[in-house]
Amino acid sequence: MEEYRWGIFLAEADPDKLINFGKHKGGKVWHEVPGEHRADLMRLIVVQGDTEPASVEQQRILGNTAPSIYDLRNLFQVNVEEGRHLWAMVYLLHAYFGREGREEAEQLLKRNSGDLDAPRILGAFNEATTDWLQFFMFTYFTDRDGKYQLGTLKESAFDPLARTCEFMLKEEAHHMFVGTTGVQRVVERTAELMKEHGTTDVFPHGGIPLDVIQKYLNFQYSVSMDLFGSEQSTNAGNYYSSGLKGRWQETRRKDDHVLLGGVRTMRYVEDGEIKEKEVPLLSALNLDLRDEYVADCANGVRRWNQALEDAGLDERLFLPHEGFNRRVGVYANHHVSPAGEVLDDADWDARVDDWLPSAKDRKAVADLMVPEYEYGKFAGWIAPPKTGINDQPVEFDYVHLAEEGLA
Ligand code: BYC
Ligand code: FE
Ligand code: FE
Repeated sequence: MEEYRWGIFLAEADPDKLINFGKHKGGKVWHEVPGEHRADLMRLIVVQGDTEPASVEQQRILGNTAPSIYDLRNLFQVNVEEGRHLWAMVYLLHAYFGREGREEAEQLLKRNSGDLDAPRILGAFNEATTDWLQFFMFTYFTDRDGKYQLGTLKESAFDPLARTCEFMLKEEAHHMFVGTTGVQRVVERTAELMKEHGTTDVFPHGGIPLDVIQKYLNFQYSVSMDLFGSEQSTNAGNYYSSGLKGRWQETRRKDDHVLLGGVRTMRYVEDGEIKEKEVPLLSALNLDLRDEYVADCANGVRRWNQALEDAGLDERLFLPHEGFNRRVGVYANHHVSPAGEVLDDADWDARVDDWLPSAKDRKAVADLMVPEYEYGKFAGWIAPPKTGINDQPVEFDYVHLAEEGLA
């Protein structure tokens, strides 16, 4: 990490940049905060900033049980970058929002992930990252929400926000690489053990069973879906019309970029059934972004399933239904199974341990989490990566344990 450049990084400035959407479309981007949008902009920056240290708080225990020095290195890179993302948001608060901004920045230091009195703002950032499988699911599913949210904020008419987010977005690629390949390596190891021992229950053989991997996936996907907010949100519509937050790939969309009068369909629950209705497009921009996210999430699952297919196994992983285990939006007060059936309380309670990690599952996974800090070696529940990082070999001394007084 010595070479890591700490600081505030912004993408290149473009002196001719114009606002691409909303009621100010065609005007020049802003270099100062317009009074009328001050509160909303500060809110967006505070929410974004709050998630960054939250993830580090969630992940800070993982160094105790890293499955290899290679994985420990990746954890450190993710944590350092999230720390810097916080700094980038604090810089905006200090530089552009005066005394109020400084107070909000101070509050960011007071909240803590999972703290009952002063929790982080968004649900997923108060969940415990219990072990490395959860961490890989987190970087796959939750950092991916970061990718999509940053992708909308990089369209912002407030240029300093747009430029910091564009830079932050570049770093998300590595975080999601850690998730995609992390889960893949767990799946590969599990497949190997299943074939070797002819059983799906690979816990006694030192691996994580596929049905437990599926439960971890179900959990992290559903709490990450909540991060998009309600399907219909006047906040989201106002952010868009005001030019504060655009859509994913705004400039590639082939429409008027104002969206007044547009409509789309939205699923919801009524009389114990999932139905569809037509709603104004401008009211459903959180859903628009979530749809993009869901399509992207499916790519990794296809990769993981390819690994199962290559191993000659019939089992497959899948994304649960969008309504599964939701606390925000139209599904919040309903129980929906991973297959998409609406259930009553009794049916849900009877099945929930088949779908979400139980205390017993988490304990069994935690028992496998023994640190492996010998260079080039890997814990038994995960396959080694195909290649090292930055063209270095897998057994490279990525973390200098002796120099840090840790060996
Ligand atoms: N938990 O109108 P609604 C990342 C609140 S991740 C708790 O539907 P809106 C990263 C909501 O705040 C990316 N509360 O929401 C990843 C609102 O409260 P107020 C983070 C929630 O405003 C990994 C109320 O419910 N960036 O970078 O349309 C590692 C009504 O909701 C939740 C952003 O999120 C929830 N899940 O949309 C490290 C971008 N969801 O205002 C980092 C900035 C909603 O009535 N944030 N609520 O008190 C936003 O754009 C919006 O705030 C949201 C919510 C999309 C989050
Ligand atoms: Fe981040
Ligand atoms: Fe990230």
